[in-house]
Amino acid sequence: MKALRLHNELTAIWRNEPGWRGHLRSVNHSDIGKRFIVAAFVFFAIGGVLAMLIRAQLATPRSAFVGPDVYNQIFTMHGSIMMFLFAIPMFEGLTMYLLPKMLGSRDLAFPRLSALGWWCYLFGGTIIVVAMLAGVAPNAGWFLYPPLSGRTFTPGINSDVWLLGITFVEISAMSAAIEIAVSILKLRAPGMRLDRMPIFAWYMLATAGMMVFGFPPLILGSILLEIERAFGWPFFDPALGGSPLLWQHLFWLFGHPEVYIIFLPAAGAVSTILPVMARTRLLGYGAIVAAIMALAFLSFGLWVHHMFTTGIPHMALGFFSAASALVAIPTAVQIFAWLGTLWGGRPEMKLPMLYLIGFFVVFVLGGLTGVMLAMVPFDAQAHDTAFVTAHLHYVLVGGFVFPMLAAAYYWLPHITGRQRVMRIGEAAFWLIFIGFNLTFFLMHLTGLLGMPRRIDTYPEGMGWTALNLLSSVGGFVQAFGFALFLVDVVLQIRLGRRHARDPWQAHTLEWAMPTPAPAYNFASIATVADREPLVTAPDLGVRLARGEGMLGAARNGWRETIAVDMTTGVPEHIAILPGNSWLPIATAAALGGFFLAMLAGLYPVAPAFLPVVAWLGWRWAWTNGSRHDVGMVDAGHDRRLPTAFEARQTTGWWGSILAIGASATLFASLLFGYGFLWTVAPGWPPPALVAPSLLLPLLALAGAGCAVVMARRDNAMIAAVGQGVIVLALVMLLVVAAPAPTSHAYAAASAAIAAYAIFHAVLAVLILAFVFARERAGFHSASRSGERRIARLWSDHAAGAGAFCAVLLVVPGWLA
Ligand SMILES: [Cu+2]
Repeated sequence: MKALRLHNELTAIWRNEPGWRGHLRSVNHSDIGKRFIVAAFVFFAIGGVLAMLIRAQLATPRSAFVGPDVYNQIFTMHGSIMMFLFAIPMFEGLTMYLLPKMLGSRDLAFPRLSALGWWCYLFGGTIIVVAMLAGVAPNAGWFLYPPLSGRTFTPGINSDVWLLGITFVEISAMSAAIEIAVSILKLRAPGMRLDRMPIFAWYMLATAGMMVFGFPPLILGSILLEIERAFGWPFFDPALGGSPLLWQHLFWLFGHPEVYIIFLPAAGAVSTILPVMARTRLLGYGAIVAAIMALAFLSFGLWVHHMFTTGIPHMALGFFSAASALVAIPTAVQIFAWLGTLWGGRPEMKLPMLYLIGFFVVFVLGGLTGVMLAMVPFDAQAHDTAFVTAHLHYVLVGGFVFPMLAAAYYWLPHITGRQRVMRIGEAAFWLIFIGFNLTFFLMHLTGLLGMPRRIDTYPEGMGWTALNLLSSVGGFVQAFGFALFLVDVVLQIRLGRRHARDPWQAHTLEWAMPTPAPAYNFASIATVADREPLVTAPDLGVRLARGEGMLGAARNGWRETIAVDMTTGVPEHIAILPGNSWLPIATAAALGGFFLAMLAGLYPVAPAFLPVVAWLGWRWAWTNGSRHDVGMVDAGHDRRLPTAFEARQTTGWWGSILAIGASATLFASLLFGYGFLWTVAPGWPPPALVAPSLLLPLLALAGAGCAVVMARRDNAMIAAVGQGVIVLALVMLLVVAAPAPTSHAYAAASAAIAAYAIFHAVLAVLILAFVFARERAGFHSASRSGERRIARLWSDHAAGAGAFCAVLLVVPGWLA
């Protein structure tokens, strides 16, 4: 009976309000995760329909089915949707849903941030799809190379839809990355040391880390290209000292890690599901973790293999070719670990296993053609042909879609609490598998026969006709397979019989709860002593439901979960998570207003949304914290812990570290662009430099020094004044000493560097003002100092960036 009472008490704290209000205000990770998954699947279907249109167009020579203009939009949107609106959100959703459950926690670290990410994804994706229906979809290829995507060759808003829409959606990727990393590092079950984490968490930790450093170059590139299109700052225009190759570098600095960002979560699912299907333990946990880290690290050194044919120096070609081939090693470590797991176990041919076999076959083939393409002479031949299209589909469909289908069948019983109805899933598998290979295996051949990618028609007599027709037939077979999969899933949700907990006899913590999962996940928090807690304690779920773990009582209406020491998993404090709120959807709407105004070319209107965003952010931050010292509280199991109000290294502090890391990466990418143009682009040195000035940089340095010192003396007011001085000095520098940003790429890059520093200094002023207001309102005390410590991080970063910029901008003028 205690279990039922506890269930009712916790449900009252964690549930959503009834009706629409509840849906719009929900911040629960299971809700948000499921929404991401469903929306990603809808976008997958849209992208799939576009793929069918492509295959219909290419089925016969000289086809006039859709025509070149529409065709350009179709293949651009197919790639963009599958990458940005399907693959990334799909694994984000799966992870958001699963991760806290696997880690033994009640929610993610920043529930409201997940909700904000969801609304940004939904609004941004909607903008892109509506643009497509209106006939103004992006049409310059999914990697949007200038000059084709620039003002001259794409005068309509097509490219702006991509640049603004995708950047809007990327807010969800960045928030998910921070959320996932901090949750893995801090919100685990007591006793879950790093080496006791489920392997999926390792994969997601690497993925989240890669996202923090991988997305900023893309976001920067998008901002620069949009500024060039909107205001004529010539970053990519060779006539004015820019270079279109800068875009390619920034794009692939993101684009290559992106492939692994997509693959690693899927590989995480494989490493989780495979041992269960093989009735054994995963072989080589340590080797796999090492391989994941190696892969994450290596993947940032490969981007140039997308640019082998752009006239790269020979030394660099050799380096990037070798580095690209090297990636096969950590990938092979995983493949062999999986094969060894199968070898040592007693594999059962259940449905998820079937999809995993599909994954092996398709992904390994994609890996092999990847090694071929890493060889520069071969790449020079195959570049921009259908061979590359075939390769990337083998890697991405093999490395992501098949594992996700396995994951869908594996975790659907968890999400629905129901069993499969009929054996439709097997038929779906064979249609998808055969259709896929028919389509894309043949495209290797079409490519080797010289057919370029992205052409809308081709003449007869090239030897491409029969291959293309068969590829198209395969495409439609595949589409039937996915339709059957959808039918199967709907049947299971609607008609499936309820099953007992843990139908696969898996041993990870997500199965130690009722299915579908209650809003609070665990009625009490498990303490774990090994990697597979359900092996030693099969009745763990029942005991947790009775409140026998930690935090086994409701208190103060708080949404509590345990925060642990990062490495040892020793309980550190009690995290108190925020409840349902309008703030995420309101903030996403205000951001949406900004992006829409930019898209509509209403440039004076767009900035008006930013104070609204700032005000909502202020209100958001204001809802946290406590006005009195709480002290140590009972955490169960005879332990007393401080609350997050009085903890030293809170999740918020770690989240800020990662956010600043991402921001610094964006800044580093900007400096890379500046240096790249200076050394490589035509028309440098620039005709006019930022005029040498002693006073303004000194002023900025003084402001930065003041901000750093005063933030340490906890004088937020004076620190804010220091930040204000930085803003003043940099604005003056731009106005009186710098050439017009439209005159030359140098002036544009200088202004962008200054804008970065100004933006962060303004942000620091807001944060410091917030701290000042909170002090007066009684939110701070000797033990409640978390906010001040977070504010200091942001203030220091802004001061550093401001001082660095001020010096960097005037140095060339001095030296000249
Ligand atoms: Cu690559």
